[in-house]
Amino acid sequence: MIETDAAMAETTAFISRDHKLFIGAERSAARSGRTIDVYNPATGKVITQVPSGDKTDIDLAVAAARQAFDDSDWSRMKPGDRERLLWRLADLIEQNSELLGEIESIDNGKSKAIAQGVDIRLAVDFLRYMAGWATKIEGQTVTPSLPFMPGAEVFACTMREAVGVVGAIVAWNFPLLLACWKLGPALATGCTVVLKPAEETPLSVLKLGELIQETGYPAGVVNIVTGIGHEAGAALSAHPDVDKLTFTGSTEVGKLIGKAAMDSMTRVTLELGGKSPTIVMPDADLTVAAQGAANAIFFNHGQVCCAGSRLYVHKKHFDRVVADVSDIAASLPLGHGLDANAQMGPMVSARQQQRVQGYIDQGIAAGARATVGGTAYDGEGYYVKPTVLVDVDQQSLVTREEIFGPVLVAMPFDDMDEAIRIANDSQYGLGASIWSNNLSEVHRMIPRIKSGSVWVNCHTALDPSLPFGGFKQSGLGREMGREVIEHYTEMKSVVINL
Ligand code: TXE
Repeated sequence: MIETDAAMAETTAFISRDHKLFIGAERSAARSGRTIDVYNPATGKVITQVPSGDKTDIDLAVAAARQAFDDSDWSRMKPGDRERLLWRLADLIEQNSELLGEIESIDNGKSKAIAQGVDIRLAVDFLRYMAGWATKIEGQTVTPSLPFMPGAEVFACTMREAVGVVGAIVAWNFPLLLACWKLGPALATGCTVVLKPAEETPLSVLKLGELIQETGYPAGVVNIVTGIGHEAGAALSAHPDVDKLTFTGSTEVGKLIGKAAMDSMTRVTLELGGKSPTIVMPDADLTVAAQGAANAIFFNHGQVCCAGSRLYVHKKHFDRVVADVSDIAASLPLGHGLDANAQMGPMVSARQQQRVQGYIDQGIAAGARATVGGTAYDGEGYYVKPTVLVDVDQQSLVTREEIFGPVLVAMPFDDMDEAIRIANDSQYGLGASIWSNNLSEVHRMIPRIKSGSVWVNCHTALDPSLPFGGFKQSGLGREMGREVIEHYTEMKSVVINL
C-alpha cells in the first residue's frame, strides 16, 4: 500500500519511476532487459521493478570504477576536497530524510520514525565522521638499520594509499545505512565503488545514487547495480579487477564471498550473522534489564545482526524477567511502517516470514514453550508475532541458529562462570550485553566474552567512532572507527638510498 496524500506524492513518484542502473556517467536498464519485482512487505504487493543486473552489467560497472580510480578528476582530488564532498553528501541525505524514511519504510517494512531516527541519522553521522578521516590518512617516517646495505644513507617512510576498486554487497535490514557503511570509508580514502544492494530493498540505495550524482562525484566513482545475489553479487565477488570486497549478510554467503576473494587475493571484510547473548546478572536493575532485553531483540523486528536473541538470566530473577519481557512483547502493536502507532513491522519478505515462523514451529515441536507469541500471523503482510521461547537448552536449534526475527530464547543460569560459558557457546561472536550494577563482576566478565562488542547496561550501542564486527563466524574485519580505514587502504614501505 502506498499512501496517496500530498505529503507522500514525491515518495510515490520516486517508487513508481523507471529505475535504472548507475554505471559510469550512464543511467541504463540491465543489458539483459530483465527486472526484479519489488514488494511492500506490509501488503505483499508488488510496488515497482528495478533492473536485474548480471555479469555483463557488473563488468561494465567495474570497468567504470577502474577508469575513475586510475585516471580521473577523482584520482587527482585532494583529501580536503574529498572531505567536502562527503559532507555535502551527508547534508543531502539529511535534507532528504523524510523522503528516504518513507522509501525505506515502504520497501523494508520498518517504521518511518526508526528509518529516519536510526538508519538515516546514523548514516549521516557516519559519513560526517568518515569525512574527517579523508585528511588524516598518514604514514610514518622510519629509521631502518638495513643490515644488507651497510653504510647506506637512506630516507624511509610508510605511505597509506587507497586500495582501489571496492565491490560492496549489502543486506536488506538497514539498506541505506549499510550502503553508507561501505561508501563512507571508500570515499574518504579515494577508492571507487561498485555497490550491489539487496534485491529485497533496492530503492533507498537508488535514491542515494541520485544524491551522489547531485553531490558532484565524478562519473564512475560510485556505480550501483541492482540484481540477484547469485548473479550480480556472485559476478562482483569473483571479478578479478575488484581490489577489495566488503559484504554484510549471511554467514553462508559470506563464506562464498571469502572463498571467491581468496582466488584473486582480493582484500575482503565480512560482517555476518550473530546470536548475541543478553546476560542479566543478579545485581541488575531488573526493570531496566527487562526493557533492555526486549529492545535488544524486538528492535527492527529482530532483523539485526547483533540482536540480543539469547536471554540468559540469573536463576533467582528468571521468572520475573521473562514475564516482563513477555509483557512488553505482548504490548507491541503490529502494523506497517507508516502507521505511527505500530511498533512491530513485517519481516522483509515472504521467504523471511516463512523462515522465522519455521524456526518458531520447529522449536515448539521440539518441546519449547512460548510465553508470548508463537502462533503464525494469518493476516495480510509478512508479519511474525513477537515470541519468547522457554524450556529450551544450549543444543536446541532455536538457541544455536540465527533466526533473524522477533524471537527470543530464554534460559536461567547459576553463576557467572556458567553465564560466560553458555554466552560463548556459539559459532557467532558479534555482540553481547551484560546487565549488572556490580562493577567488579562486569570488569571480570568483559575480557572473557568472545564477541566484537560488549555492552554493559545497554545493547546495540553503535557509534561511528567505535569499530563494529565479529569474532568467530560473525565475520572478518571491522566497520567504523579508525580501524575501517585500514581495510580500505594499502600500506607501502619506501626506502630512498640517498
Ligand atoms: O541473506 P544473503 P538473505 C542472515 C539472516 C537471514 C539470512 C538469510 O539470518 O535470515 O541471512 O538472508 C547477496 N554471491 N542475514 O538470504 O543471501 C544478496 O543479493 C554474492 C544476516 O537475504 O546473505 C544480498 O545483497 N552475493 C545479515 C546480500 O548478499 C550474494 C543481514 C545478503 O543476502 C550471493 C542479512 C552470492 N552467491 C541476512 N547470494 C546481517 N549480518 O545483518 C546472495 N548475495
